[in-house]
Amino acid sequence: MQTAKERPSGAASPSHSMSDDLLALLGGVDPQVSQILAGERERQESTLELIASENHVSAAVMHAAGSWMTNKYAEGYPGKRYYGGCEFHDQAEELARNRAKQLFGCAYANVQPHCGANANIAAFMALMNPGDTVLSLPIKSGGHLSHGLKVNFSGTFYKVADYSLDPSTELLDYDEIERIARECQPKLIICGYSAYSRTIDFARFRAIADTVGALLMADIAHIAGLCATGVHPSPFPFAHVVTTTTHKTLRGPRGGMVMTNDEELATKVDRKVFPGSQGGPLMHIIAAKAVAFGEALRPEFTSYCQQVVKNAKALAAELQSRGYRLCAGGTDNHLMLVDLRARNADLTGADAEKWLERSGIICNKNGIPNDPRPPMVTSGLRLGTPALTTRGLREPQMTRVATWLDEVMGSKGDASTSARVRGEIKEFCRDFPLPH
Ligand code: DSN
Repeated sequence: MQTAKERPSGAASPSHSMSDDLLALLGGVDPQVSQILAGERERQESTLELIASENHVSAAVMHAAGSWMTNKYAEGYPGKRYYGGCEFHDQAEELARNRAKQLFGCAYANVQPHCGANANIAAFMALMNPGDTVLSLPIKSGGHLSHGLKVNFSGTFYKVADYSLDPSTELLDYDEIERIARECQPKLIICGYSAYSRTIDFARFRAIADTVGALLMADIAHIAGLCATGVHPSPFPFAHVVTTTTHKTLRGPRGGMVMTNDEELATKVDRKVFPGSQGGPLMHIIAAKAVAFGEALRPEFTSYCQQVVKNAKALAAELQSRGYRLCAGGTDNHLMLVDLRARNADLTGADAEKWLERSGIICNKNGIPNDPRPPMVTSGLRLGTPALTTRGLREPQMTRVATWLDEVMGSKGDASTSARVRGEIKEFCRDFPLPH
């Protein structure tokens, strides 16, 4: 087992922490909210978080996000603000931008988007006019709603053409993507996904984009930490624009970011973030982004990302050995998509998610490619290792996690199995404290 010293920065378990101070302060001012926050802390502490898009931030990131910077309006950009009093806000944003550029090896970064979807709104506005065609992987095949779903801004204001995965391998089929691109002549091609477990060939995507005169956008929200540390190939220099969230494998505060190497596109992106689609930036979050990027520049973060993938591979192997089928045959990154039907034809993602939650394992149902079941039911589960790796779990513990997953799903919802596993997980979690 890891010692506290080996855990990620801030992951030790001191007897008293700033979080305790916060709860004590709130307890005197607003006991209701204090109780809610204490409940959420306890929930996170005593359960195993396997949602691939979630993580546990360090105490430094959490407290920077709850700092004095929340009090300020700072529309504009460093050195060009619409409000006075922005001296330290300029410094925080400059620091966040510079660290982002260093981390991803690019020339320009806009750290103001409030979330990944906002980053994508700004990128779409910078790269296309309404009515232009975007070519992307639809959400039902592992893409994201902001890449062209009909009910989203992307599918409302732009023409959307789809590519899909090879039905037999469930892998990206680059020849087919090129064929579709030639046919639909998109202005923009998007790569980067929410539920794709294999490596993305950014160079090949750029070659396809060049063939048809399209721009290439990589949304690396899920794999940002892996790209920043070389654990997954970088989208630079291939993508014209890269968007991301900052809170998944990158382990920062909830937020978004847009990056590019192209000065002209950078100017457009800045204009489309503010004033194009947002007002005042969340300066407390930008300060926390700077902290997170600083953490991600340290060698420990590279080891962390390497371990995220090792853990995913260990979890995948154990699940496969227990009869589960993994879409695309396994994983190269932090997540896997489990086709539950191979283990039990009647098992649905919705049931599995519910049974696992009451057993202390948090994950999400997820459609598998060509899923015959509707999105609120699904035949799949998406599992990811970023949060568990932050807590210090390694390969041997992944085998244990797989055993619990299988026991609960194999029990067909048996309440006594869930209660037993819940107790075991509570006990287990004591050895792997959250960052404090
Ligand atoms: N909701 C995120 C995810 O879980 O992948 C994407 O925005």
